[in-house]
Amino acid sequence: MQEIYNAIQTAAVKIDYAIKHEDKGYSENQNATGDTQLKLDIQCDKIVEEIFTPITRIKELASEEKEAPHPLYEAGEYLIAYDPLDGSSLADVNLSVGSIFGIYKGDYSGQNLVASAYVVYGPRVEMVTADSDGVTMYRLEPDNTFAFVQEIRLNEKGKLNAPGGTQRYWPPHHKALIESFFEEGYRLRYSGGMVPDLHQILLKGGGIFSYPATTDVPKGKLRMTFEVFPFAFIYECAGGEATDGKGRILDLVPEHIHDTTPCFFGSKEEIKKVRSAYGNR
Ligand code: FDP
Repeated sequence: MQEIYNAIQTAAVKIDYAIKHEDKGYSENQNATGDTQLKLDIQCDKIVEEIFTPITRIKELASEEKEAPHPLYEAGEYLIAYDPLDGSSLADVNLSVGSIFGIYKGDYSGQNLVASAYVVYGPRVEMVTADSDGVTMYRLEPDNTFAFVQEIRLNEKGKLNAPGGTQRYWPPHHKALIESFFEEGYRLRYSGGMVPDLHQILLKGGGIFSYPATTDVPKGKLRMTFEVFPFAFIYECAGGEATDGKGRILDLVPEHIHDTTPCFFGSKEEIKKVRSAYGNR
């Protein structure tokens, strides 16, 4: 796994440079989900693909920016699904963005994740990895190496509420749930970038991030393979939980790599409340 983490670090240094210095305009292409791609999305995707390509332990790469997976080495053991630049439209307004990596064995089912990692590009560049050794954070140093910072562990209950999705399309039971957190004293923390929003909750000890099913997007917006499973794995490894409102996220099996799902990530207490609000639906 270290070889893959090293490759992610190498890619992160190049992506950080691209965010800071390269063209941020739109291309003429659309990705598999129909979003118009920024030139940066395409460039970051190329950076990751080039850096992963020589690694013979990788059987296949699946990018959020491409319709189909890209086979690498038949004898390789890992399938890597990645979102090279999540929240890329936030780069324009100088807010934090991220890269997400899910490392699977077998197929892209939630249960087949063996490790996950993400990188957040903010005032600092930080990488978080999750595997059987726990959840660990590293920070980019001036010499372009990543130094260990801390292990990450969620408290049983937190204080932050990051509610995604268009509010006018929230179903009533979801609206009531979000309001109940605010009534209990939770504070709003939402930037619109999944990576920095979930990173903040992890580092501040806990809370809840939600991106529900809404009347305009009944299956949610966030993609299982590239975004939701990797973070569900990280939250579970950190002592939290992740649900789609009906059950454990990591028990889901996508029919297609670009499938989306409603999702809730948090510490144990918050997810208990989500379950009771969504319980009988
Ligand atoms: P974006 O579309 O900017 O790439 O992954 C999709 C994502 O960002 C997440 O990072 C973010 O949490 C979510 O979409 C925000 O979506 P909306 O602003 O459309 O609600």
